[in-house]
Amino acid sequence: MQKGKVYSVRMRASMNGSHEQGGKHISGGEQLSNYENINQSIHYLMEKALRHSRGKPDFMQIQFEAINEPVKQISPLPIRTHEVDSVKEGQALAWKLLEKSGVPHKVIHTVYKQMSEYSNMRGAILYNIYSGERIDYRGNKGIRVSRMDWDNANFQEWAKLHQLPLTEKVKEALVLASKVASHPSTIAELCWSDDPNYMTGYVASSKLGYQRITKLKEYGDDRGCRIFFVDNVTDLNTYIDFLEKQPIFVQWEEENDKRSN
Ligand code: WAQ
Ligand code: MG
Repeated sequence: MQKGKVYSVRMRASMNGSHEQGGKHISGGEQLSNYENINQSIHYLMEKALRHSRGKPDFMQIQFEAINEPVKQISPLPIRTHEVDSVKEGQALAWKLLEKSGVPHKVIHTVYKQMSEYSNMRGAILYNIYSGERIDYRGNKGIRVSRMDWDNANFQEWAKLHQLPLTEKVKEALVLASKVASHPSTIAELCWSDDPNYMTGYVASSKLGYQRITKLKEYGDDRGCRIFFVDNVTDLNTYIDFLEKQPIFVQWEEENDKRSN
């Protein structure tokens, strides 16, 4: 995949009109592909949106573009799964892990209070960890992290060794979290799915790795969450540019994994 030109392939789909018309966000997705696999990537993303548990889209946009910047390679974050019995227990743990990663208690409190305002996002919300203020100015759209992927065979090897489900969902979430955490200005990420049947979420940071929590919301709830807690960045546009534009491949080397454990 890394030989020759690399293409970014992106999809977004919504219901009751496009996102711009205020439609409900159904699905989004991003992959990196070589020219020969563009067809396959588009097909995968189209299927993802057409069979989505959030509903049937009536708007979909799929686009691809060649990437001219060199692709950076990073390792997946170390992973751990916490089995919890209730949302309450899961949320308390998430809160604790955010604090451990360096997000002040007061800021987490503020963010949780504002969370219900953001239930139809297709991107992530950025918060400054000192002021507790939202800093991305992107309204309901948020920031969509893009241009990242993980070779499927390498992911499957990794997932087998860690006894994790071989699902695209885990792969996509870990790719995103690893990219976001690889930037020194990211202090932590908090996430759970907007898919009504998927309750597992995570807290991720370069300090603690990818900490899965099996219950962060109730079954049937279609309100998702994706928040990046960010240090004082001197140039916000450069940070956002990294999230949206820096091409990243996740690559797992068994050797490195053994050394870090
Ligand atoms: N960039 C920024 N925000 C995104 C992106 C992206 N590429 N993709 C999704 N989001 C935001 C958006 O607001 C969604 O509503 C929200 O995140 C949830 O997205 O078992 O599936 O794709 O280890 O539904 C985590 C646990 C699953 C996986 C997360 O998120 C596991 C998930 P979803
Ligand atoms: Mg979703």
